[in-house]
Amino acid sequence: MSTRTLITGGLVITAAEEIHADVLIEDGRIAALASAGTQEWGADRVVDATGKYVIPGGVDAHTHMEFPFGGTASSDTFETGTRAAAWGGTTTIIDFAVQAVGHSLREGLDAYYAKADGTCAIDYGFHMIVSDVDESSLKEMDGLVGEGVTSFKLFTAYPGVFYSDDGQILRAMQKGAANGALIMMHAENGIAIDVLVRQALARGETDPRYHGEVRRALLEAEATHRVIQLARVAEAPLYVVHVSAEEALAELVAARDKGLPVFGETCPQYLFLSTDNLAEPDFEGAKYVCSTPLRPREHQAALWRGLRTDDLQVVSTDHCPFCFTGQKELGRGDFSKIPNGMPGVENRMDLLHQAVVDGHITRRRWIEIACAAPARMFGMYGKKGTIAPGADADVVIYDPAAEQVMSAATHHMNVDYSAYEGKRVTGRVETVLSRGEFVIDGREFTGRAGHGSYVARGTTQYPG
Ligand code: DUC
Ligand code: ZN
Ligand code: ZN
Ligand code: ZN
Repeated sequence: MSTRTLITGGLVITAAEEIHADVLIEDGRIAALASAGTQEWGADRVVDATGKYVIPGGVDAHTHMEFPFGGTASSDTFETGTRAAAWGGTTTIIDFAVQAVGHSLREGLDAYYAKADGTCAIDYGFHMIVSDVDESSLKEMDGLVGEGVTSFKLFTAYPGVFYSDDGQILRAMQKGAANGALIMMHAENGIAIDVLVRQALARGETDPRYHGEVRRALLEAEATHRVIQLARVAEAPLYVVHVSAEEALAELVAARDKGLPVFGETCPQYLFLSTDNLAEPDFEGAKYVCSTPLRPREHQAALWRGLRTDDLQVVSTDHCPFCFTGQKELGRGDFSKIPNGMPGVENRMDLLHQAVVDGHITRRRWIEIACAAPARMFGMYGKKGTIAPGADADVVIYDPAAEQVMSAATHHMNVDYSAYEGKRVTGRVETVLSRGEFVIDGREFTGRAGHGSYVARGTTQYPG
């Protein structure tokens, strides 16, 4: 039986336009948009969105649920993490399946399919972390692209864990140039960083703030420059994840000014937090240990500018939560043992709306960087990332006037602290639909584990 839902009276905002329109949803898809109040649709349910925004569900292209790292695993499961995402107005995540060293991509991917299957509240896709670029993993990439895993993350950081050398990176990029896969790079010079880590620890510099000092901005810039040159040689497009340093962004800008298909992502933590947080006393700085690290506040203006000028296309969270108690604490007395990562999947849409309120970006740019661009970058735009006839009915009714205070006491992520504890923001998610089903209904969770389904993505829709 077909169900029809009508959302009336709201301001529909997409990356392309803002219109006062009624939105008709039928069988999980957007059926039609019409000028407000002009149509008699005969809906099963009518939702009054007067005074509210009607926006596409957020697409968070960088999350790590149940991610094994630093001898522990990130604290959100696919169930808890996708539920929290829904609370925050995100209706699609792309998480990272991990190839364990010495094992195949297939084994790694199947393990992640199994973790996510039947547990997610919202839709999900996978990138693949390639830990071991060799003849057989390169061959496997073709098959993965065919099943919708069309992006692969490599690291110039973390020697001995995820690290690839320049030859391996070049070969993966050549493969991407041939089969359409997008190579995503974690760009920091991990070999040099590991030297600085050992030297800092030998000097007795063990506090969390030294994590930010040894992971130098210049070493992010150097690796960013290097992977851009490798992508040019391979004639492949490139996506640099979690750009945090002004100097690294300058490398992207220089490449883009040459017309190269080089793309970049930043994250809310780099836009709203800084090394001041890493320096918080009583080991509290550990809450803010992630890589790339938080930077001095002066870097933020460049990142905001990059988002306005489209030198950065995407804001995703790199959501990788570890509890302060029992997990972050593993690094007391040695910052290098603090598991890297921060929670944020629930906060992204609100923080970026606050950026609209603060005048950093426009409303349409908010939707572009949080919904449309990540969908297009990772091959699912049209289905995800917009409100248009035929698109999945992933829709958020957003109250732009509601005030909220971010806090671990009220958030839904499975982690014992908020990176934004006490932060006041204007705007709040009210209702969320995922493929036409109410997942959040007037600030109540009405979704279920297992509603979310796997999204087989196409290749990038960005021009390259
Ligand atoms: N950075 C993080 O902060 N966490 C997980 C992996 C990464 O690259
Ligand atoms: Zn194996
Ligand atoms: Zn990374
Ligand atoms: Zn990450």
